[in-house]
Amino acid sequence: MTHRIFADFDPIRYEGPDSPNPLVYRYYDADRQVLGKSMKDHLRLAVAYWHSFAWPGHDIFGAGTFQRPWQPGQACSQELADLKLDNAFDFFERLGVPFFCFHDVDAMASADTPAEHRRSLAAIADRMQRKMEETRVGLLWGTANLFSHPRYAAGGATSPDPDIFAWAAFQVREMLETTHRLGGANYVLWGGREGYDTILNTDMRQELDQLGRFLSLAVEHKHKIGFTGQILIEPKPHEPAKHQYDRDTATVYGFLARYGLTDEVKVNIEANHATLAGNSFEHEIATAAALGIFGSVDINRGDPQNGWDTDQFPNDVPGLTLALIEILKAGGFTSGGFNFDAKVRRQSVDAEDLFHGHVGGIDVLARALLNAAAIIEDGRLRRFVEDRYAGWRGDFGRQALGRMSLAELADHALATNDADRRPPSGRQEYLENLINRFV
Ligand code: XUL
Ligand code: CO
Repeated sequence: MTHRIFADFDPIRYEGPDSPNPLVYRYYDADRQVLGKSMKDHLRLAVAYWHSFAWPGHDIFGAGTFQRPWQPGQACSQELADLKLDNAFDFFERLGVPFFCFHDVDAMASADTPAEHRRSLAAIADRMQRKMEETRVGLLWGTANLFSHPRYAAGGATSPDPDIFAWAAFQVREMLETTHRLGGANYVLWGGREGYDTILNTDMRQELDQLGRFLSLAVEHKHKIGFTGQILIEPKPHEPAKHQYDRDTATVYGFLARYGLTDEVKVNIEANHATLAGNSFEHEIATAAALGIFGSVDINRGDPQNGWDTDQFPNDVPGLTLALIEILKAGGFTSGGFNFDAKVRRQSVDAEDLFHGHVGGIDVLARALLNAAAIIEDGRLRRFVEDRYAGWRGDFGRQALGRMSLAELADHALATNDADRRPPSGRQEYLENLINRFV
């Protein structure tokens, strides 16, 4: 088996919608201008190291199916970690994406002790930094894995054991500093085990205070080391825990408000996590934008039948068009981007399959972006919504939201005596038809 499994693939080029070739972009044309910005700068695409290079293709019933020369899923030597890294950068370059994302343990050689962990992470960061300089591929975000090791079975920040809280602090310090060193644009905290399996053994007040303290400490350290990237929390309602404290964007906002962190922390919204929480993906984006905490996106999809986090590549252009409308309305990404937190299926065992997954996902995002931009340029949707709220911009509307008391509002209702007052049509079907003309 060759050691560089992506080396024989040609770089993926834009060939337009009519190309017969499977491994080309039909819609993603990196430098094409859309609403005054290149597609590349709109989408800020990233590959997730873990699903593409560290996951061996196992599931809870079966072993890994992927035969990769760097042997994912097994104890990893420095030599194999280096080989994995070289392959990962071969892949990023051929795909032509500007970013990647990784957890500490995805990339480094295995380590047992904290001192070894430090050495392994520093060793891979050295090589990563050189590769990043050579290839001009940047780091969208770094994160520490506080959920795989058995020590985190009861959580990291929310562990009942303060020594495990300290272990979590150690991994976050190392990875925050590594992300800073690599010029990362963001740092993510996803709390897969920051929650509970049963309320019977859980002191929720205690655990929330621990999580609040932990996050404040991460923010404090970020400032201490001069890291100017954005700290992001990634909401998810459950899986692996029965309940996770960061269940969705609105819940995270409440948590940030309680611990005084709304100016410091934003959210990394994952499409499949949104649907697991019973929300639509566009709802999560709109909520984050309305609350001023929209940061970044983990793009993937679930399966409507089975209800868990299948992390499939996105393929729903009309659905994603709605999400892209919300992102464009919010002003687009600043530090964030679209990270493919998505994996090929367990039977998709070839190197080629990783290209098919990403190329398809990128083209779906590009089409959704083009559709959303056309809807925004058309202006009818925006004007409809503006007109719907026009009353609030009039004299009475401004006063109602401003200086009027409840009693004054009540007197206004008495005086106008308008028993037949009704809202105008919401025109939902018209609006749905309007959107369908663009997708
Ligand atoms: C898990 C998940 C993670 C985070 C990073 O569901 O989405 O991969 O994105 O820890
Ligand atoms: Co994710």
